[in-house]
Amino acid sequence: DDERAWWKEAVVYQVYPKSFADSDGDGVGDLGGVIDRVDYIDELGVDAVWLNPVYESPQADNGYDIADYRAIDDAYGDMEDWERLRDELHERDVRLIMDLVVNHTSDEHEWFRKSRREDGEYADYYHWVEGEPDELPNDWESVFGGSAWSWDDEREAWYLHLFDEKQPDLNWANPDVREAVYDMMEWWLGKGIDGFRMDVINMISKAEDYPDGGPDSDGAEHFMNGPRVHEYVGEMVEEVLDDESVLAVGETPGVSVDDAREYVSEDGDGLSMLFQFEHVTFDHGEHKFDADDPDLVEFKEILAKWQEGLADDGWNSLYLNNHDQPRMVSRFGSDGEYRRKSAKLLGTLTHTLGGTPFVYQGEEIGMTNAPFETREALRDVEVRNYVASAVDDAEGHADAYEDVREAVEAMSRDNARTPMQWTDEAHAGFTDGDPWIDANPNYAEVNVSRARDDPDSVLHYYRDLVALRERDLLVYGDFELLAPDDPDLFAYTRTLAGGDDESTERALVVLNFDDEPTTFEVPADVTVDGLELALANDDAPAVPGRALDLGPWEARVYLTP
Ligand code: TEU
Repeated sequence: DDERAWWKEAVVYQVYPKSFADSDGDGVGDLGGVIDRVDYIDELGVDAVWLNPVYESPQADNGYDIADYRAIDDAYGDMEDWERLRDELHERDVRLIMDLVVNHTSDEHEWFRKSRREDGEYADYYHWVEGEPDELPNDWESVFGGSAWSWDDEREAWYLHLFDEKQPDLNWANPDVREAVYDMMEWWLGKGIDGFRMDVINMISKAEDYPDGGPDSDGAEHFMNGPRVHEYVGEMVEEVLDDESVLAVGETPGVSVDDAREYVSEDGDGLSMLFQFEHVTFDHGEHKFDADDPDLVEFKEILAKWQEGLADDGWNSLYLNNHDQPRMVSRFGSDGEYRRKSAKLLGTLTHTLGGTPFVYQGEEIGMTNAPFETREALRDVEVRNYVASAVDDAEGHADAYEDVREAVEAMSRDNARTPMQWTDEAHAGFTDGDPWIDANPNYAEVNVSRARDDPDSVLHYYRDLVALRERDLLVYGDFELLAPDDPDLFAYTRTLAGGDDESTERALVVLNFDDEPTTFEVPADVTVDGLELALANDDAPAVPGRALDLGPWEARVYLTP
């Protein structure tokens, strides 16, 4: 798909405000903290910021439980602060993407409070099922563990929550719900935002009558890419997002390439792109806390499938971590001796594939997963539920946490939510107060201030990566995977034919995903003539030969100059 759009040529920086910077010393990051760091973001060269939810919320799920879509939570500041942030970004030509969480609200949202009363205009705003308090409507499970249904004593009925019980699902089959959501979206667009990141947007349509899931199913086949989802998403785009300069990125767990086309292709619903999950879930076992070491051959196969599958129709997003995922350098790289080198290598991957790169805060300095020595250090609802059930299963024996600690440290969402590491001062310079979650103890070594002073840092390399995206070749070039079966090497070309002088541009990217050195034999049908080194995370020859000797975690990008 080579029709131009600003968001295809952009790099987006994701800010998780609760953990970014605290400007008032209450231990919680806030909008003032982001405003103070706007120059830092701008210096990376990124084109847009995606801000995780800052709306009024009881914070059962760090703001993904919204009580008022049109108000800023006190913990983050107020609407004037938000407007100031918008203006500071726009003055620097950085666009602002807001999170849109409309699969569910908080149970403290006015709509839900009124819906509990059974009669009146909000009665059908949520999924209510009559019945007995000891008889679940079906076997669907919440993403955060346990049943997806809770009994409400006030209405004396069950309500559906695919996430926490404080996150009741909105009933999108009700046209009033859809209109209320579209009004709210218009209101935000009127405030000058540049796009939405749409939380679990492929889960908004549920099968009528709520059938049980099949054997070994949590019911997902009845609510992921559900029966009316394309009708709803298409309608939303038509009513609210007809202006193509607005970025609409859908978060869509469990989509295949074929599903994705229905959301993003030319005759699909009209979304710009999706966050698909295949390449960050293929290593999961029965659930995410049983993850295995990710296998590179499978990882390449998945990413190549997405590159090719959306090449002519649709668009990819590129990410290896975000606020829900462990730190990429710990998961896909090597966070010891090769931390910096492998962080650069992974950044090279996300910035040289086809699609729009998303950089999650801290990734640009190579932040790692954190130790969580005790249960009490954990904050996230998902991991706390998981630990509670594991401890229950172990009948509370004293070391029960120790049994799951390794899995928690590998996969918990809290890994992504430890404070941004700015300096080597207390709490990584994140707050003058007591942080709501502890900083990763490695902040004395891994921090922005140190990275700024070091020309060899991950941070400096990221600026070069972002600058590389200026090349049309890397934005619009065709992708071809090389050596698919090599267990250590990820190598590919990008090719852009045409241009005014009919010349063909090419990129050759070679990444060694291993602690041992290796050699890449460039296949005979790939010409290396005329290619020059554009970026590397180690000393490398300026022009490629036919055999490339790569050190551990070495990354090289050769390009037509
Ligand atoms: O996440 C949706 C989702 O299904 C997963 O990312 C999930 O949270 C994770 O994989 C569990 O292991 C979105 C938000 O990004 C997340 O922060 C929210 O908690 C969730 O929706 C509910 O709003």
